[in-house]
Amino acid sequence: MKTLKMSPSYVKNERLLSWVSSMEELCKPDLVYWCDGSDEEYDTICRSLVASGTFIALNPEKRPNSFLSRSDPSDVARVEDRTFICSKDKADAGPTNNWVEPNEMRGILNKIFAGCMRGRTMYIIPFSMGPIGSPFSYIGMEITDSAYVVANMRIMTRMGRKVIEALGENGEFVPCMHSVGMPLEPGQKDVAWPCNKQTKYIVHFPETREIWSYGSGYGGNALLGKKCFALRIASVIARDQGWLAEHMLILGLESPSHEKTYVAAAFPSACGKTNFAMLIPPESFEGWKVTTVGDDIAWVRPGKDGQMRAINPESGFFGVAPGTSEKSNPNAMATIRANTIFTNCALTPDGDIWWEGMTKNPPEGLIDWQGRPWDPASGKPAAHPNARFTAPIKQCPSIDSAWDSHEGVPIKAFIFGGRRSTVYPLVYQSFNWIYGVYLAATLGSETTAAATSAIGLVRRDPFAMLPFCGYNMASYFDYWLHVGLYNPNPPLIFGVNWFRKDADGNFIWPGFGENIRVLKWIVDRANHKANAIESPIGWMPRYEDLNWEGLDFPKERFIELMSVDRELWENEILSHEELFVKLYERLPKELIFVRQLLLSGLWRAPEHWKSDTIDSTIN
Ligand code: TSX
Ligand code: MN
Repeated sequence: MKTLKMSPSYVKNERLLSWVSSMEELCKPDLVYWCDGSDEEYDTICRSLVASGTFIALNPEKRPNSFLSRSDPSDVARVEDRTFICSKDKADAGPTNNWVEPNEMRGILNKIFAGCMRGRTMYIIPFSMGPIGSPFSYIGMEITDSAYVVANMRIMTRMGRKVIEALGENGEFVPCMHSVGMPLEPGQKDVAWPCNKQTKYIVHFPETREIWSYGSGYGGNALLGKKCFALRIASVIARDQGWLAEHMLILGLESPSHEKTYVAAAFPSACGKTNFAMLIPPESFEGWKVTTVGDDIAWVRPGKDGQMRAINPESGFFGVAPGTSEKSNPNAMATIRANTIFTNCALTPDGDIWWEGMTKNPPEGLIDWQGRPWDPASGKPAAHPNARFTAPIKQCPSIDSAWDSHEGVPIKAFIFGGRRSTVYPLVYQSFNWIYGVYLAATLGSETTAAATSAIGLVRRDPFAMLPFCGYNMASYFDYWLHVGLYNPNPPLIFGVNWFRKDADGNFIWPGFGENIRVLKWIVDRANHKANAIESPIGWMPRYEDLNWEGLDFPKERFIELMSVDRELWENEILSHEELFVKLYERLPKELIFVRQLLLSGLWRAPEHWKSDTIDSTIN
């Protein structure tokens, strides 16, 4: 590979050039390399990662042009307690973010970044979030000393020389500074996964729109275009400019007559967000098709026609591997058939990858995610529970034809879903925008074994944005209220819950492809084509309002799935106070009043509200 200390002649942006030279001065790398984003460059980087032991080339027959990477066992996930929003005023970061005074943080960063790239190459990665040149898009520049980051950024973003050219002489970019925090002494041998076990910082300066990340090479800590830029920094830019940067998938539902309706949906982790984004309807839903625009992030703007339009700012999937299978998500399995980077998956003896949930029985002779022979009797998983695949979005069989559109796709509904074994029905539509903001603000999910040892505890994750909002969460609620009330045609807001259980602890709803029945009702509601009745919490389908063709799902089971239990709901709504007290200082009054109205409405409803007790109303 060519290693250039000088910048290529096509770099003409003075701010970029001076930032890069000041970072070179600070970090003292051996070499500086400007990424051009070419295929040859990607191949060269991957080959060098194989040579250094960071990548294992997988069997080209089983998994062409694909690689397995094993992280340091201490560097396997985002580090929320080391993530900081450094606004001038602590109140602007809010009670749900870690905050350090910006000048104090700059002092810390200048100290830890000083000389941090000794013995390494400093890569400059020009990237665009969103199609290059689209009015939705923003340019970032990531400086990193990790070739693994370069390879992943090539898949996850539009990257390279064409971004520099789009930037021009005076274009704006978000500087994203990253180091694994492990300089090499002369002669010191590198490790396969360099990182800093003592010191990690994931830092955002929302006012100056800068990102600094130190000590981790993993996912959201290191691929700075994703969570750091496209959510934390972009949520601040969006608030200032009148749009939304959301932790949402985007999908299209196409009817047999080729009518297409797009929705965006937010789920906390472990709810199968990627599976929903790539849903395949059952055969009984002939002619219906779900198309994928994105699986993680949506940038949403009010369009000229008053319709909200959204893009997926990414160009790849960085998906959780365990649980992904031909059964749960055939489209994802097809997407990762080639040209994919796997991280912390298990390795099969024939040079392929495996993880828990991929097949019913594990293949023999697995090597676990730490590179050791795996003993199925050990009780430990072969793949890390947060193992990942990085794959190009273009390889997804359900990719939407407009995924790359510069104008975005029109959004007709926002869907919010949590993992709740009780209380929440399969689906309901909020009465209006304000109730919808309440629904989203109080979103919660029951903890699964992966997240914590306390299984079944409800964790609030407002808008699924708790770890990703770059400013005060209460101000964010207020801004959402503003967006709906000042736009002529805001999307409808829905709640969904695929995870309700019966008294025996069994899931009531089959989920997966059958979720198309819920999605169709949502889309029909948005297009004024479906009936609903009023419940104490919003509008709900009756049994006959859903299409049951090809699924034997008895009405009694549906009633159970949709019931709104007054006492459970009272407790639920009362429990929302905990979040509201935490956010009290800036909490919009509307949400306090909605809470009161929901509570009083509950007690005016029949004792145990059931969806077959009230006549149909079209509304
Ligand atoms: O992704 C899921 N979805 C959305 C799919 C479009 N999962 C997996 C969640 C873990 C990340 C689900 N799990 C869903 C779901 O709709 N529903 C469930 C719960 C469930 C699990 C198994 C069965 C039924 C429901 N039934 C059998 O296994 C036979
Ligand atoms: Mn996510």
